[in-house]
Amino acid sequence: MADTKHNPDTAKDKDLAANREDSSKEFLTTDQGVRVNDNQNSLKAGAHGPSLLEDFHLREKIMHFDHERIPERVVHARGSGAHGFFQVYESLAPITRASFLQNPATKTPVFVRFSTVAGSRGSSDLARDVRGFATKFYTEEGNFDLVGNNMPVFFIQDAIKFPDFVHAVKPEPHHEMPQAASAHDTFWDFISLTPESMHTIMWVMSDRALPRSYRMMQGFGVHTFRMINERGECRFVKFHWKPMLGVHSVLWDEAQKISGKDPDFHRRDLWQAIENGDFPEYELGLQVVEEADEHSFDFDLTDPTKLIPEELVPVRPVGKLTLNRNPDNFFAETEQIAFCIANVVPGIDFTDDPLLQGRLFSYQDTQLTRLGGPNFHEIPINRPVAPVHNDQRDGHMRQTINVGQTSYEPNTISGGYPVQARAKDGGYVTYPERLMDAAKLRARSEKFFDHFSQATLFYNSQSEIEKLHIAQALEFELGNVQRLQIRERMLFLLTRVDRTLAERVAHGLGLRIPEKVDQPLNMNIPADAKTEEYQPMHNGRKIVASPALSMATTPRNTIKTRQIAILAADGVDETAITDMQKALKDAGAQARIVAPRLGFLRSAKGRSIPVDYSLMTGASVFFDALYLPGGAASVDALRKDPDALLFIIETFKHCKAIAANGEGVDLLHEAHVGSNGTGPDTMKTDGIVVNANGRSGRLAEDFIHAIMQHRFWNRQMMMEKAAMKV
Ligand code: HDE
Repeated sequence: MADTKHNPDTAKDKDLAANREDSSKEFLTTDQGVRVNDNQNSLKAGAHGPSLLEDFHLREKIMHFDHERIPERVVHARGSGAHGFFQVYESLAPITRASFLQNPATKTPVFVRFSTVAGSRGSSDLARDVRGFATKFYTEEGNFDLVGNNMPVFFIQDAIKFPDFVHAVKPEPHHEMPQAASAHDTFWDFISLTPESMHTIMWVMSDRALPRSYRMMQGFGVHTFRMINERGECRFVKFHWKPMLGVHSVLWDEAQKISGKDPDFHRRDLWQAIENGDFPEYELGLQVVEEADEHSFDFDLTDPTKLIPEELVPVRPVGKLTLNRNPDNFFAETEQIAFCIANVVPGIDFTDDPLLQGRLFSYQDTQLTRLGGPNFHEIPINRPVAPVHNDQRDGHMRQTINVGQTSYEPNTISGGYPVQARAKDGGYVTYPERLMDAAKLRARSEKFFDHFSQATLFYNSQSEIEKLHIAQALEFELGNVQRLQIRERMLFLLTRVDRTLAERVAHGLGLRIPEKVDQPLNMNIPADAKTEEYQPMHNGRKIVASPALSMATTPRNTIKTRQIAILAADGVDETAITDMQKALKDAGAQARIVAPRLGFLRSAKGRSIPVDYSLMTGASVFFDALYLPGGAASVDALRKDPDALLFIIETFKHCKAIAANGEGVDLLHEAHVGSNGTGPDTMKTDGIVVNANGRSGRLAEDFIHAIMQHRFWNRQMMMEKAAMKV
């Protein structure tokens, strides 16, 4: 196991070291440092007597406990974090003066926090939801926070709608249900009246909302930002994170089961990967647009419901993020970290995106309530590595002991210090954006009103199975909406994205698509979808679909860190297990033995094999693939065990790779996993590799290749067709 606790490479570790408390060989003390003699009994007047107010240890201990909780984040309450570092591939001096992007030798410490949005702190990781992907770069010029999501667009265009949106998605106020779920009336009521949300709704109904792992999802800065170089030249940029393990998801049925079996699934996965030394890696990519090209798109660069298709402006990989250390203490680090989109460094600046502008206010403001005062920047995890000198003073829980007589500027008493820095001394200079001669008004720019084209582009860019999953997600979500008029309004809006999608969902809901709906607000709904004709444009170049928007195009060339179940019982063929275990380990995967009970299995040759999970503690949904080794007695025991058969059936249903060796092949027959005529009877079902004669041969090689594919979606297509659902 790699030592991830202390990484001398990162300067931030040195900073945190001063605040670490390790009591492993120490006496117990009070908060005042007085050694405690009895931590079992409160001070009483006699053994039966009343407790005495004088007991300072009891009072201190209970007082502290009473105040342990702080308000959870109003959104993104559920999260998991990790330390790491970022390095640029080559100098980005031509586009930005940011010092941490100049030199490939610079290792900038970072802390990343992944999160869900809607649920509270203890909710399941597997909710259908957007995921937060927030990165704090502790640069030498101050902290830069890239507070992004795993989807490149957002539900609303203007910050003034954010409280409405969040109130609608959160549990309903009268009975506080449902937890961490959008499948309820208030959410879809709001969405059905907010057509600008339709592009993001396509993303949230897609499998992107159900990541397999935080290590296998993309991140996006969402808004367009600016980068400014030493010469003062400005360009527009979009930030992208691309995971080195590819972008993968789970099925909704799996997500629901994981939520019950292990609500900490993503948190555990991230933690365990880092403890195992399998450090998650993401490439930072930039889409760069020349300032002169600002208006060359058929959408507005400052509209957060639009993305720039990668086929029009390629994503240039510029550096790599590595997460290599778990926090020592969840509360002190992951909970107390305070991200703020306004934390920028020279060379990075904002645009007029009205959502971004609202966020610039919100993040600092929310910390005042959450962390209890204006000094949250002094909490170790928030402290920059860059030195802090200013005239801000006092406030709750002030840590810094500012010396000297002055806390104002200008002054002569302290020689004028601290003194403001010129640009050449690293002072932050706002980009002198030219503002048009404009009237003050509450309005949006005209291009913002095309709410459907990019929703259609996203839908058209998906593979058949991804389209099916979007339809099924909508069927589930709207099926949980109680009010008919909300369902109908949604069906009507969906026709503007894609008619066949709307029809599919209507069929599942047993409804007809209404010809028209009441539109209480000016919703600006076009007469019909532009399905075929929409082609996003940039300087005259057009595209019809954007393959980069589909997860079907993600690289599938590794099984590193994948979890493989080996289902076995007493009497298993030991060589069949050890050969496969070795091959999987060599390929970087984790093979785990699942058996009817914990402890040890006895192989056919009488050897002991340690068990990792019992059928009670393990579940098929924890794994990416399944191996069924031979051994007559083992297979005989498993075929009589309904939990074992369910394990196999679920693995098949969730389209995962399955390998079987020797008698293990019989278990496939027993579980009827090929009952649609394409299964083990013919052994032609994709993703099922068998070797009935019990010799390993190419089995491991074929199995590894199958696991790389992540899922065999044609299996689901066949099952849906057989059930006449598609
Ligand atoms: Fe946030 N958001 N947000 N948001 N957001 C918060 O800040 C807000 C938006 C995002 O792991 C809050 O410290 C407003 C977009 C992440 O600690 C709060 C608006 C994107 C996180 C807040 C948005 C995000 C937050 C809650 C619309 C993707 C978690 C607690 C104008 C680009 C950060 C906190 C973490 C958290 C406000 C929209 C990402 C209330 C007002 C768009 C990843 O300040």
